[in-house]
Amino acid sequence: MKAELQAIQAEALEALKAVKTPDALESLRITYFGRRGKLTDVMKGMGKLSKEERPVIGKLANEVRATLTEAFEAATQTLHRQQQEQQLEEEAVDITLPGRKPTYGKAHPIMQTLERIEAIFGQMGFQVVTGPDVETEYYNFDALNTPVDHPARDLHDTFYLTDGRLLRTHTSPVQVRAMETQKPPIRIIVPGKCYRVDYDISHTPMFHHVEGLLVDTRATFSELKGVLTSFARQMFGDKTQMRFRPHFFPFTEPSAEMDISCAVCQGKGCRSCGGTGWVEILGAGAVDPAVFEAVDYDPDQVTGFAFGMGVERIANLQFRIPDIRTLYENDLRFLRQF
Ligand code: 2NL
Repeated sequence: MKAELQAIQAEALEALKAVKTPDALESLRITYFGRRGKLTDVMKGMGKLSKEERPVIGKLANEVRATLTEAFEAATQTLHRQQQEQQLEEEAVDITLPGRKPTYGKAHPIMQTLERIEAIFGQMGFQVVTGPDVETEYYNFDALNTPVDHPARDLHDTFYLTDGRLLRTHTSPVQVRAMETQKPPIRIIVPGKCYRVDYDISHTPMFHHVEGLLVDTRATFSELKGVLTSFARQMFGDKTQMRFRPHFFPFTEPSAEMDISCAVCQGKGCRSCGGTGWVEILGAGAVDPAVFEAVDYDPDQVTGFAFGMGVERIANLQFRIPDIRTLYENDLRFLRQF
């Protein structure tokens, strides 16, 4: 029995050296210490020993058990440490690698242009006012002196809702609402989305307008020219030349369109300005007395001027976008260029 115990110890210590995984260690533990394990079997057989043998073998058995318990304990710890080291190695982070750059969002080119326009007029004392995209025919056309048979009212040009309301075709209805709720002096600009049935390289069914309105007791056409000249110089540069051409709008009288010298050819004439050296940037005029009457202002007591410009057009002159439809296709390769 003594030899048996010594063999078990030697065999177990040898087997422990080969153990590489926690599972293998556990099954080895069962082989020796389990209910039917080799060491347990020997312990169970102690009862059959003689009185003389029992203390000697008992002492040896206890020693073997203590040695093996300690050896298993040590093996458990070694395995645990190895596992931890392996995990640390696998999960190691190379802190010397360059980081990933976060991608920043930024304002859409239309909004960049709009913000500049607002800043320039803001400095001249114009306050930003906004209003609803869905409007009534009254605010979009009637109050603005637009005849019932005017082509702009046509189904082919204006989006009508089923209840007779419509998507505003300009932001003028917001100015009408402002005049209804405020008394002169008024000095506002109205940016916002507008809608017209139109789709080609220079038109999208949704687009942006900025309109301006100034009403006072003595607002003159020369004041209008001064405001717009100052705007164009700040927007397109000090050297920009301007000219006003007579025009017609139902809501202003007299009316004009303003051209600026072509920034591409400095007015010499090129493809971009159709060889004329000039590009149209906005429409303007003195508020028609009929519009004042619609909002209960006395045309003999107040005068005013108004102007309107397409933001896509201004952005186009700034950024030279060949096809403005690309502004609304949400292609990041296009948008990231601005
Ligand atoms: C253009 C021309 C214009 C106005 C808009 C306006 C508004 C009121 C009264 C009178 Cl409430 N006028 N707005 C006036 C002249 C021109 O826009 O070509 N826009 C792109």
